[in-house]
Amino acid sequence: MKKLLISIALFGVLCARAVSAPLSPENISFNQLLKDITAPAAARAPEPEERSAILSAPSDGRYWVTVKAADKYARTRLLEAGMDIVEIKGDNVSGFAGPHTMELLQSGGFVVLSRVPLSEYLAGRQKDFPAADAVYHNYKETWDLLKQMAAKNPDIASLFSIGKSIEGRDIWCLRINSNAKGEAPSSKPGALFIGNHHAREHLSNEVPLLFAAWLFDHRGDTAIKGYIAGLDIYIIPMLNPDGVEYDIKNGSYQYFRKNARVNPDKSIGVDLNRNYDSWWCESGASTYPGADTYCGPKAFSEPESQAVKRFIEARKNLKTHISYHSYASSILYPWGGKEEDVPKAQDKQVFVKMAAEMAKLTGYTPEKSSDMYIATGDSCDWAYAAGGIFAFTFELEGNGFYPGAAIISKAVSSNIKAAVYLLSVTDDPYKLAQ
Ligand code: 0X9
Ligand code: ZN
Repeated sequence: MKKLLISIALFGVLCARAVSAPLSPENISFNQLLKDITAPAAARAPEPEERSAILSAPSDGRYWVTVKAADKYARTRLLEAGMDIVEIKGDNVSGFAGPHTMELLQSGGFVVLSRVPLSEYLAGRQKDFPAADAVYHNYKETWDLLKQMAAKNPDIASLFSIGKSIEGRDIWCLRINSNAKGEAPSSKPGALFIGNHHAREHLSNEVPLLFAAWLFDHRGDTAIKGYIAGLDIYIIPMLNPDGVEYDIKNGSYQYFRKNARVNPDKSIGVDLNRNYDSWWCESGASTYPGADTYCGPKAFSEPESQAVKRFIEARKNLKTHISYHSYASSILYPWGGKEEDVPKAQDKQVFVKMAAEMAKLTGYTPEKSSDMYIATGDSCDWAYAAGGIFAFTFELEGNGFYPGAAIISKAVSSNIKAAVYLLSVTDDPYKLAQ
């Protein structure tokens, strides 16, 4: 569990003490959160021994490998072998591979250009590792902040659980709606923001969480006031709380991606972004439980993906959606599970236009998901197929899964612009189609 090393005087609501202190919602604001995040690193840099604990490598037999993969088809085959693709550079891809995947890479006609045990790979990166990552919000801190925001804005906000994770943690959803509260239905057009399908992608929690704080701070601005009055906005910043807590256990990062399911072979985790019923486990996913791209025993086998299914199926008013991931600086739209474009020409126009606009605001690259690689069972394909929702996967920026605190404020500010744009078209996305 990470520590919060924050000045109590300045940022009382966010400091470790605030966890047990009574809520003080009046202190919550986006600007305070941002100030906290951008405070001089020296003020909260971990001690050397703490730093090395953060960086100690998980000893789970994984390698960091670089493999030749000239196109999306080769990348899809690597996912199927269980490789966890992290970086794509020209004709080569790099990422993590466990012992089973290493065997397949060696016997399956792949060209492995380099392989380094995970511990060595991490040791090589230590000098670059940012020290000031205590400002990221763990499960309890995220929950506290959501509670405080809801308590400070009771006229427009409510907080409820969409279900429990496999270890029994509530998956929290903050709702912003000027009349409907909690699970009460609304006929207003809805926008849904989800973070942290993948455990180690901690920036993907910060972006929607701080977007919520920003919306409350700006609730009086004309445009935002209009969106709050006219829309039904849902923010679920941490879909995979067990995975997040596992990734930061003992204060050291585990490079953990999946949920906390204990598989029959005792390996841990199902890849939640391969577990949706969108051509489930056909391409770009592994049936091997130990693999990072393990699709699970069946579609929606996991309580976290089931919770999203129930949530979306119960809310036919949802029109737009962003699922945050990291890191590739991309904005991806369906299909991701097959090469074809979505069949409805008008929908394609809307996807392309929205992705292009949001790309301008973030500096990210807009792309059809399957052009990166074909991977079935992802949440956005399912949300579009099941609910006609204009669903985008945002691969946030960064040079790794643990890019430090310095990146948060920039990523958050540009992503606020894209999220506000999404709100601006949620009333009727088809207004973008000619
Ligand atoms: O592979 C994923 O689940 C996402 N990338 S990540 O590095 N965050 O794991 C991308 C999903 C994009 N969807 C498809 N290509 N289907
Ligand atoms: Zn991800």
